[in-house]
Amino acid sequence: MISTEKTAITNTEFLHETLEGLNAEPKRMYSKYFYDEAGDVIFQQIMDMEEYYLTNAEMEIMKHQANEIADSVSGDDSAFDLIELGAGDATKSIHLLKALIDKKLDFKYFPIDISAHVISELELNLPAKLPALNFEGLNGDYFKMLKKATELSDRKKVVLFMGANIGNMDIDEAQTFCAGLKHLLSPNDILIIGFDLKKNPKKILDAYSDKAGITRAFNLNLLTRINRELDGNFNTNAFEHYASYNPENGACKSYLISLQNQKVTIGNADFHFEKDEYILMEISQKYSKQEIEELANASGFKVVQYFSDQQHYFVDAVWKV
Ligand code: AVI
Repeated sequence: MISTEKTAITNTEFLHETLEGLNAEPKRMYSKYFYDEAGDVIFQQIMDMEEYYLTNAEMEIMKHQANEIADSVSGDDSAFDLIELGAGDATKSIHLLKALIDKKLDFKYFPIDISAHVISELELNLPAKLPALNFEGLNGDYFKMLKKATELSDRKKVVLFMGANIGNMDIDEAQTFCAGLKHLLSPNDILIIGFDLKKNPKKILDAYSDKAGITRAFNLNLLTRINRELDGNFNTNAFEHYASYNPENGACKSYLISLQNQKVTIGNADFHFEKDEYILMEISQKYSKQEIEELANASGFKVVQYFSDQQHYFVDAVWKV
């Protein structure tokens, strides 16, 4: 299971999934575990990298088309709840929030994040940035918190899932995830998902194998986390980062390659690595508009509109139940 579906991570789950992944053939790890404190810092560096075009592309959409997105999501409905899955610091969604406030629309914002720290920072910072914003932070698992939001009011729901996080699931997992959201929503509710589009393969590959080695450090940090939290003894110098992009199926994959025959111990479990053996670390799936449409239909939604950056690198797709 590859999933960005955020659930509270316990060490037992982390240990269980790590052992299960390393016992699998081929070996694999789960990228949801990239985000410890050091991983969050490295991911911020990735988003600031020249090569990582995704952040700027989605920011451009939010900055320049916030008015149109606001019109698209509000429709003729007088009141609604805007729920953001994985709100982070809301740097992109703040443009949409501002447009909705400027239009004097009656809405309440529910940022959902698995990190209590993220929610308390939002509670501290949002009122100063947007004094007129009516909001309530929800700390916890996406599905549990979305369910809670649906129980708090029966107003129309507009759900935001940005940042191409859907790409960290394979296509089947993405369908299960979207069908799960659909299950909690009602007719006319809206889902906006950020997708990274298929494009020149080199452009994609460069974003995941930067020259400065930041993505390499992001991947290796998971080995360091396993050493620290699960009593492992990975030698991070004995693994090399390798990214690949397959333009036929849109799968961008990151691997760590063992540079030698070696044994790694985690707790009291031993794992043998052959020289050149790989561990699959992450998938970042890229989509065509047709594939986005197929995903929407297969999970019970209709595509209403696409908002794209000028270079057509990225889309925020508006879906309706
Ligand atoms: C969080 N996620 C959408 C990023 C991506 O593009 O798949 C994570 C990432 N991995 C390497 N670079 C960025």
